[in-house]
Amino acid sequence: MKMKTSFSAGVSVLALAKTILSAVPAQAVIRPINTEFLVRVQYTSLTMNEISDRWNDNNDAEVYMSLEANTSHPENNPVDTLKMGPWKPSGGFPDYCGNNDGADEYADPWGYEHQGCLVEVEQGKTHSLYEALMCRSNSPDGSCQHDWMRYSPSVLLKVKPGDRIKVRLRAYDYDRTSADDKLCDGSLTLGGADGFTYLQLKNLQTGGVISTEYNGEGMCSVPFAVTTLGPA
Ligand SMILES: [Ca+2]
Ligand SMILES: [Ca+2]
Ligand SMILES: [Ca+2]
Ligand SMILES: [Ca+2]
Repeated sequence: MKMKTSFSAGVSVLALAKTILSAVPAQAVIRPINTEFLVRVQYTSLTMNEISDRWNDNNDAEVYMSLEANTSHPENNPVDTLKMGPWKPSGGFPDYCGNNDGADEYADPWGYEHQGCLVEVEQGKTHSLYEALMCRSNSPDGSCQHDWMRYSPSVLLKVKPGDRIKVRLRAYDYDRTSADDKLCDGSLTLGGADGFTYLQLKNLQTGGVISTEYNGEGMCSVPFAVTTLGPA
């Protein structure tokens, strides 16, 4: 008697499951694989735990740098680079950048006020990128798409399922009487071997840290966050 009761209960659960499944609309199970999402890559800070400038102030650097983000379809993202400082300066500096003590000339201290000047980065200090003047461009040596701005150290990407996101940091130290030195060049790729799935992209909330090894000139670390804002 007991066995019979549990058997009939099992049948009715199965029947209920079939009813629920048949009530799911067909479009709910079609995966829109070509949907494109707007994804923000936001950088937070810059730390250089080692700096060897070999000038009178060895442990700070006169920095210019780029933060680049892109996908497997770079043609979708023409404005993908954030620049800080003048990229590979060769034609001199604007007067307003200053010319103070010879070694650190033309470099503003962090939290600087002038666009397009070198930025003085101190060894071991974490500098907020929200305070830095930056501009967006299509490459490190491309022209700025707008005036130099603070408070928005981010770029927007159009990302499709199957895409991966690559984030790259390059930073150089300016020297007045010798060639500039590469402090770091590092990158991080997100999305695994097959790229992000539709479901991962839909609610993406991830990030990482670009960290480089000490290369004799410097070593850098930049954390970043990656967030989907919605359909592109
Ligand atoms: Ca140097
Ligand atoms: Ca220095
Ligand atoms: Ca220097
Ligand atoms: Ca040098």
